[in-house]
Amino acid sequence: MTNQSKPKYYLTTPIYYVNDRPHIGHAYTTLACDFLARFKRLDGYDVCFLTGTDEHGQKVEKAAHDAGVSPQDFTDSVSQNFRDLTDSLNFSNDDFIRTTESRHKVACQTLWDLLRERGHLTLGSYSGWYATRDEAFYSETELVDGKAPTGAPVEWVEEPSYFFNLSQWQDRLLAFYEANPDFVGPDSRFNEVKSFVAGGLRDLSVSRASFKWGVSVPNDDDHVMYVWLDALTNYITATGWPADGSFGDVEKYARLWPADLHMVGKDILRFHAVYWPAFLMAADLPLPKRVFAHGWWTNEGQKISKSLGNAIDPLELAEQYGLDQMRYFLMREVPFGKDGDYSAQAIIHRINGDLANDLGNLSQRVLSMVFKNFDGKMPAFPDQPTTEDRVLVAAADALLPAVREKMDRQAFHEALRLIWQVIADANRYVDTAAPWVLKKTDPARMAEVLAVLAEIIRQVAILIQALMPASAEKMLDQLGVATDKRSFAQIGGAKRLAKGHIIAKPEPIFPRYIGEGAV
Ligand code: ME8
Repeated sequence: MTNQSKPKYYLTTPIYYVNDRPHIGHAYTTLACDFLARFKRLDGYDVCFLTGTDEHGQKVEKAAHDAGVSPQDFTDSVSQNFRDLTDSLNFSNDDFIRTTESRHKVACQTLWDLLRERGHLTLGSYSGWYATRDEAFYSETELVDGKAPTGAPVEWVEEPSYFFNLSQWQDRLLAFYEANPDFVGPDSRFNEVKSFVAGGLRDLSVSRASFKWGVSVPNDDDHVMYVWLDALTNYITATGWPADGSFGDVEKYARLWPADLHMVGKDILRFHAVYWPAFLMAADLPLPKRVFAHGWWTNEGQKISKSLGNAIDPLELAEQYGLDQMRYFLMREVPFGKDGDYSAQAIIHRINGDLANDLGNLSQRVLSMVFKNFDGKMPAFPDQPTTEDRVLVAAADALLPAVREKMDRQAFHEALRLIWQVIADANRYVDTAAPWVLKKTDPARMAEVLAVLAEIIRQVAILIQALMPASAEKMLDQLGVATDKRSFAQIGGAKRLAKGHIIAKPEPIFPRYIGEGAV
């Protein structure tokens, strides 16, 4: 199938502020998108997966100032750290956008012009509270003990500002939510968004006049755009919008927009589920199909913060525990959408249990027996499968649609739970069938048992490519599965390994973790 004839899937991560080094939280969001992007590619979609960096605004300007370098030099170097992370963590993003790029400035200014031409922007003056850490405006009534509700310090700001008429969009937003019940996930977060909008919206200040590090407002050099209007626009910039602009790409924009999914942390849902749709509606542009807000990680029970100095470096984790092991842990440990706690004990538990014992041993035991007893050639799948054979194989054959349904709802932990249920079934089957005993008592049956098990391993390995690409590749190499036989189209009954199919010498793929902290 050519890319043009495949269905498209466009998904995005937030673009990260370049005020700090990337930490586990950033890696988490991008990993979740990577898991989904790889899954969709294997499932026959033409995927565009976007990530990048948010480089304007007061927060970044201040970080550059504190570092004693110009904002441009500062953003160049920190943005590079985020770009490097995508390689180190094996993220398969198709594009990496920086808001300081020309293509993005053109898109921001075009969006601004559309809003202005349609009468949605007015020049006025802002006086109120601003939290640079959140890059957000707060009213007096929202403050808690003199701070933003997020705990960020606030300062009083009084300056000329353009306002977007957000208050006019309340009814249209509510009607849109009503008509699109899957627009925000999880449901509990959607309810929060709806009550926020139902409570009434105030016009939004969308320009700043007291500093310069931003996209200039067209025809008014005294103002730069509010960093959130600038940042949200990245999602449409990357599609080649505006199609008639200097960086435009008519075909790409038409194919990619609207986005299928904006993945965000719960901290920035309001910007994506309220402000962004309102800007797009006001500009007469199509709205994204879905926004999913995941929860936050704490570190051994504590909030991760710069002041506590307890940020977890994803590269160190990958180094210590293995990249695929870390990727598995982050997606499996915490129900996606809920908050979660990182602890060394928890990751070791997952590595030694789910990966080393359950999957690693299964694959190693089965493939070694095939390799040793059948000269590295697959025995035939049973002509007349037993009930146990049938039940196990049917469970594996039924996995893809069930897993797909979970992935489409971003229930990543559930998708993995389903796969590991089949792995557990396979382990019970191997213990009961005891092929090492059959070797002496009934070698023909041993051959059948191993063929059934190899089929389960093949299907599991194909499915887990999306999360643990390097390890799954090794498993499939050992099984001798050709590289063009690894997509989801290969899952199910018609594609089983034929008798005589040659496998490679098996090597352990998921070693037990025996380093520091192991019990
Ligand atoms: O908000 N646990 O950028 P940001 C889980 N530039 N996820 C976490 C996390 C944690 N402890 N800490 C951060 C911005 N994240 C804006 C976005 S989008 C148009 C502009 C993740 O660098 C989570 O995805 O502060 C959160 O939403 C994002 O990092 C915030 O990154």
